[in-house]
Amino acid sequence: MKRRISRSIHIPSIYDDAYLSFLEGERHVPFRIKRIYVIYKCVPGLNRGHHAHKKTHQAIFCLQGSFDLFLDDGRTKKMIHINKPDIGAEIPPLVWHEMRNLSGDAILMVVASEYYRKSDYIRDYDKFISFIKKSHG
Ligand code: T46
Repeated sequence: MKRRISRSIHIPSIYDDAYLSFLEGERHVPFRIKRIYVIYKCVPGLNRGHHAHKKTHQAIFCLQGSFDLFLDDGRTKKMIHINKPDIGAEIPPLVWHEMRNLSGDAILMVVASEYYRKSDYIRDYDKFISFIKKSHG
């Protein structure tokens, strides 16, 4: 099966006197959600991430503010500007990712398919490239 670097995820929004947006596991994201975390009160212009996950599949949203998501699957590199609460991006396993140029007011929400495990992270880019060569040939 062809691997996908990322796809954008549009979640439904309902408006009456406020917007209400919702995200359902195994529907709007292609996995069962085991963990949700948020990143906020960022130093303006901050870059974070710089890793890939071996198994964890994620989707990232920016509930407020903006940032640039850099993705690299070892073959293709992609940059996505994320600045709307209802349009996020998928981060599949084995995709190197960096959140760049976070605005000071950015509030990121990430939904993940796995519980936190330090050993799921590949934080060295050369090791990431070796790992994907071993996994995908
Ligand atoms: C990711 C990007 C998008 C935990 O103890 N539990 C958790 O669930 C998470 C996510 C992190 N941590 C600890 C691990 C570190 O001691 O929180 C600390 C900061 O994590 P990290 O430096 O990995 O943060 P980011 O912003 O670089 O990356 C985070 C996620 O860790 C990562 O999985 O894909 O956001």
